[in-house]
Parts: sequence; structure tokens; C-alpha cells
Amino acid sequence: MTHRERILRVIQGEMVDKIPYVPRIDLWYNANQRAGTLPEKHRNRSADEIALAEGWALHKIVPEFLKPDSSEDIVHRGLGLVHLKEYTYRFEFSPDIDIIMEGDADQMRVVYETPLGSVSTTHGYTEEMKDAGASAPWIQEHAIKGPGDYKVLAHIFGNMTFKPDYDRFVRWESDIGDHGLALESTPALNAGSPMHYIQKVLIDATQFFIHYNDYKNEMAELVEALTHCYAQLLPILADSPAKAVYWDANVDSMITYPAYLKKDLLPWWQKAAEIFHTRDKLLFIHPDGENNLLMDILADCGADVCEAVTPFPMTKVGIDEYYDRWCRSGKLTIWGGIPESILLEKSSTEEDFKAYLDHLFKAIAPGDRFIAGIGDTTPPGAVFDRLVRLGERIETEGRLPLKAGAAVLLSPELLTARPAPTSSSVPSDTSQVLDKDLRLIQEDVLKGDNVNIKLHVQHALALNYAPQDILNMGMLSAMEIIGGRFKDGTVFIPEVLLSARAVNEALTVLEPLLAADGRIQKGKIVIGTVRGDLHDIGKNLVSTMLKGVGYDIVDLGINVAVDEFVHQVSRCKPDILAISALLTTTMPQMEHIIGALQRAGLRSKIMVMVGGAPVNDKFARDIGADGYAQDAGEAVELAGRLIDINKLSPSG
Ligand code: B12
Repeated sequence: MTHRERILRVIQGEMVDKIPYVPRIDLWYNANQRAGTLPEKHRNRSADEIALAEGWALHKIVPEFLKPDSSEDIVHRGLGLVHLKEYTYRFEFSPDIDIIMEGDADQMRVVYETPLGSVSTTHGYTEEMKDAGASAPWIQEHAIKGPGDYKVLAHIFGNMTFKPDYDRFVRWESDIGDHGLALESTPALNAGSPMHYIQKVLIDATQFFIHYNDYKNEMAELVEALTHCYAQLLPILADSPAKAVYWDANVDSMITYPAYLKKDLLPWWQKAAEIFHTRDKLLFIHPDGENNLLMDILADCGADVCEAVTPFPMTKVGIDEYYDRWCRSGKLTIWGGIPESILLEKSSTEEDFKAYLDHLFKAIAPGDRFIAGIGDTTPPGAVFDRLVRLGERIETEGRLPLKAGAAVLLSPELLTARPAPTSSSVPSDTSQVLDKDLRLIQEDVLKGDNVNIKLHVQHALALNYAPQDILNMGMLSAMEIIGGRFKDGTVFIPEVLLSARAVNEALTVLEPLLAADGRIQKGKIVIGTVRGDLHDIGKNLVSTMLKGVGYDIVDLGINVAVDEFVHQVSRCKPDILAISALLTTTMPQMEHIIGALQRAGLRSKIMVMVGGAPVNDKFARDIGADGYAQDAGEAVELAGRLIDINKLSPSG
């Protein structure tokens, strides 16, 4: 049986001879090839040649941005439009749009001038991205900067035409042949719906949630224009020779939280599935994030395959639970299931690696509807030999049907790290002990009402409430409640951002009085995401929450160099330095920052807290940080504790 045939049969629910093994190695390859650190025997090979030499199927799901036929093919990346071999259509802008480009692939700025005004985007690669093997260019400047940009974009997308262009795909697919399954891609790096398109490429990832609340009409106009694009695309994709469509990417319980997903994505998944299934075509989605709150929705979304599935210990859902809820019911095929952390020496010992695989073969028995892959992708620092041994174990122990047996437990370290079911730690709502006027303010914060809160604060001041009480009892207590609810998964990113905005609005009224009153800040915190890391949604939430509960925040943004952290600590003299990293490749920067602070004689003066999806308590202790928090709610509690410790310490 060929790789392609085996993969297709598994997705159709057949019990084949063995589990297909399709590790994604693009990132690992790009980074190691650039650094000259490919394994000796593969030194002169391409990524595909390495996979074939090892006997693995080719992973042909994610578009390869580093191999455009012409540089022209990716210049419109800032608008979510590219023309690579994985895309089975061409797009054309309407003739009334003038396009001005400047720069090169590393930094390309494009201005789109339309009769309704202009928008601009900038995208490219940083050196750190190249070192880390990244393929998709980073959007540095988003098209939507303010509400006025929606109508311009609606004009651009509303007048856009799409035409089939199957030849390149067909040639590529035939090159891959039986070695793998080639997927056709959808726009905006696989945005599953018009709203998701806006979220993924057209606007800053955090700002999106504010606009989603504030500019409903403007967004609706752009959604309608994008719907016009999707209406053209669906039949083109459906009629293409591709056997499978890569429809949606970066699904995650926080950024595509349940209510949003149900309203703005699910109907499109269902529509796409219906159309593609009538053409005997498979629908793939890429839920590479935390899926704990989305398990049932995804099970019934119409997709055939969930790819890049990244289980515990990288996220909260274990592989056993994934398999039980998705595969045993016959609803979905999992593609992934191997958390990349088990390939890294720093994150997993040899014992952990072995224990994970022992557990896997038991947990997914009988083993149908499972394609082994690395979720999300093999990291640059992966031990190549583990990737090879994984393949060897699948070859021998992955013969189907797998025999169920006494579950082999994970090593104690991994096992104890597994999060307990979330307990309710929401700070109790204090509203019943507040009198009416402060309660109104508290409710404004909880509702994120940035208009009425100003009136209510003014009213409370007129009634002679002390500004400090309004702040502490009315506003900050409410932010703590929001933080607790966020931690519990009962509110999501938008609520946190809107509540924080209400607090900030009210502070414009209170701040002068608080200053006169000699208000003492809770403390100062410098925060940033480390060099090479462009993830900022989590960091922004932490920073927003901390600001919301009264800390003075200096946010350094993303991609912050070690020296810059040290410089800002020396300049701003914070009580706490908060560092965020979302990539295993960038986590070591945290240790470098702590070392550099030490060398600069600044370490003993501040507390260092760290966080981000791959970071954990153990890592924080190992690198000499003072604390780790799992989410923005916990970050607030941790900051409080660290400030207290710092005050007590002689150098603090
Ligand atoms: C959205 C996303 C993206 C977006 C980022 C958009 C943005 N502006 O941030 C895009 C698509 C651009 C992206 C790109 C990439 N990504 Co990405 N991404 C994600 C995803 C799906 C969700 C992250 C997120 O925003 N979650 C929601 C927020 C609210 O949660 P959070 O970030 O974890 O933050 C919370 C806590 O961690 C904590 N916290 C965060 N920071 C701090 C700091 C302190 C001090 C404290 C106390 C707490 C704290 O509090 C936050 C709020 O509660 C994750 C999956 C995951 N499991 O995390 C992958 C993930 C992080 N990405 C990953 C990868 C591989 C990449 C790419 C390399 C992909 C590629 N092939 O090119 C690039 C790298 C780009 C770069 N150089 O940074 C991997 C990283 C794997 C690893 N171990 O290294 C992940 C884990 C996916 C996976 N399953 O493997 N990504």
C-alpha cells in the first residue's frame, strides 16, 4: 500500500495495516539547513529527500512560502492573498485599484489606492524568523488600523475576481505522487470564514477583539465583501483535482473561543463540508492550539481531519481524550497527536519520550482514524534521532489493530504536570457588600461599558466617595473578578479587553484626583515578548489585566532583544519584569535575559515572572525566574505575591 493510499483509507475509516507516520519537518529543516546543522547523512538533501530516505510519507498540507515561483506570488500576503502551487485559483484586483509596492521580500510595503481611499500593509521576515525556519511572512503593518479602513477593504474585496488555476497544483501533486497527500489551500493562510479572514490577516490579533465589539457595522460590510470572494472560491476549490482542502487554521479555545467559533466559523465549515463532500473531497482543519473548550464543536463541525493536533503536555487535552471523543465515534481523523515537546531534550527526558509513546499505543487502540504527526511541527531543536525512533516504533508497534492493554502510565514528572480539571477560583463577587453607587461602577467594568462608567464615577465623586475607594472597590475589584472568570474559562479575551478599557476610561476622570490624593501605584511592571517571537495575544492580555488591576505597565511589545530588556529595567526601575515566550525556540531567551540582568547588577532589585504556552513551573525555576503563571488571571495573583516578596527583601 502506498503512503497516499494508506492516508486516504485511514481518513475513510478503514483499518489499514499500520498507522501512517507523516512528520512535518519544514521548520526544522529550514532552520537546520540555514545553520548548517542538518544530520551528517542528510547534509545535502532537501526536506522531501530526507523524509523519503527515512521512509516517511511527505507532509504536504501547509503552503511553502519560501518556494514561490516568482516574488510577485507573495506580494499581497498582507491582504491574505498569495499564489503558490498549493493554491488552485488566481485572483485579480479591480482595475480602479492602484497598487504601489516598495521594498523586498524581507520588508515589502504595499499601498492599495482605491476610489474610496487607501490602505497599506507591510510584511516580511526578520533575521530571527529565518534562523527559526519560519516560512510564512510576518505581517508587520496590518491593513485595518482604524474603522475608516473597512470600507476601503470592502471595495477591494467586493470587486475582486477569482479564477481556477489548476495546472501548477496538478504538476505539484504529480511530483508528490504516492508519497503523500497534497492539499489545496484557502486564502488568508487558511481562514475558514470571512470573519476569520479579518481576524487572521487584516487586523492586529488583539485589536480584532475590540473592533469585533465596537465596529459591528463596518465589519459586517467587509464580511459581506469577503463573502463575495468565498462564494467565487468555493466552486473553484470544489471542482479542482485536489482530493483534500486545507480550510481552516489556528483554531484555539481562546482566540476562536466557543461563542465566536459557533457564530462566525462553524456555519462556514458546515457549508464547505457539504459542498466538498458532494465532490468526494476531504475537509481538513488545523486546530493546533488549546482545544479543551472546543472538543464537541469540532467533533460535529463537518471536517474529516483535524491536523496538527497537539495534546498534553503541551495543552490540556490528553491524547486518550482526543481519541475517545473524536475517533472512536468515527467523527474525525486525528493527524498529529505527538506533542513536539517530546522531541526536545530540554523539555523531555529519554524516559518521558519513551513513556509518551508507550502510552500512545495503548490510548489509541485499536488505532484506526489516526495519522501520526508532530503537532504542530517539528521544532528546530528537535533531536533528530527521536524523530527517527518514533518512525521505527510506529513501524513495529503501530501495526493495526492495536491491542488494548493495561495503560502504561506516563513518567511521574509528566503525569504530575497534567493539569487537574479547572477548579472554580473566581474571586467572589463582592457586589453585595458594596453600596449602590460603587456597585454600578463595578457592573460597568464587568460589562465593559466604557461610556456609562464615566458618568457613574462622576456621580460617585459628586456624592463624596473617595477616589481611592472608587478605584479599589468599584473598579479594581471588578477586574479581579474578570481575571478569575477568564482563568475559569467563563469569559474570553474580548471581555477582558473591554473591561480593561472601561477601567482606563474611568481613570481619565479619576487620575487627576488620585494624583492629588497621593495615590500610590501598586507597582511598576515592564513586560515584553522575547526576541524572535511574534506572538503577542497572551502577552497583551497579561499586560491589560495587570494594568486593569492597578499596576503601572511599560509594554515593550514583541521581538524584544535581551539588551533591550536590560536597558528598560535599568531605565524604568520596575518592581517586576514579566517575560513572555510562545515558542520552544525562543524560551531560552528568558534565561539569557536573567543572566544579563545579573551581569548588569540589576537582578536582585527586581522580581522576574515568566509565562507563555510552552513555559511551566519547572522551567521557570530552572532558569532562575521568581515565578510562573499559566494565564492572565494567575499572572495578577502572582504579581501581587512577587511585589510583597520584593518589598520584604532587603534589596527590593
Ligand atoms: C495564534 C497563534 C499564532 C499566531 C500569532 C498571532 C499573534 N499576534 O500573537 C501566528 C499565526 C502568527 C503564529 C505564528 C507562529 N506560530 Co503560533 N500559535 C498560535 C496559537 C494557536 C495560539 C496562541 C495564542 O494566542 N493563544 C491565546 C492566548 C490568550 O494564550 P497564550 O498565548 O498562551 O497566553 C496566555 C498564557 O500563556 C499566559 N502568558 C503568556 N505570556 C505570559 C507572560 C507572563 C509573564 C505570564 C506570567 C503569563 C503569560 O497568559 C496568557 C493569557 O492567559 C498557539 C497554540 C498554543 N497552544 O498556544 C500556536 C503556537 C504557539 N505557535 C507555534 C508555532 C510553531 C508557530 C510558528 C513557528 C508557525 C510557523 N510554522 O511559522 C509561527 C512563529 C512566528 C514567530 N516567530 O513568533 C507553536 C509553538 C510550538 C513550540 N513549542 O515552539 C504553537 C504552540 C502551536 C503548536 N501546537 O505547536 N502563531
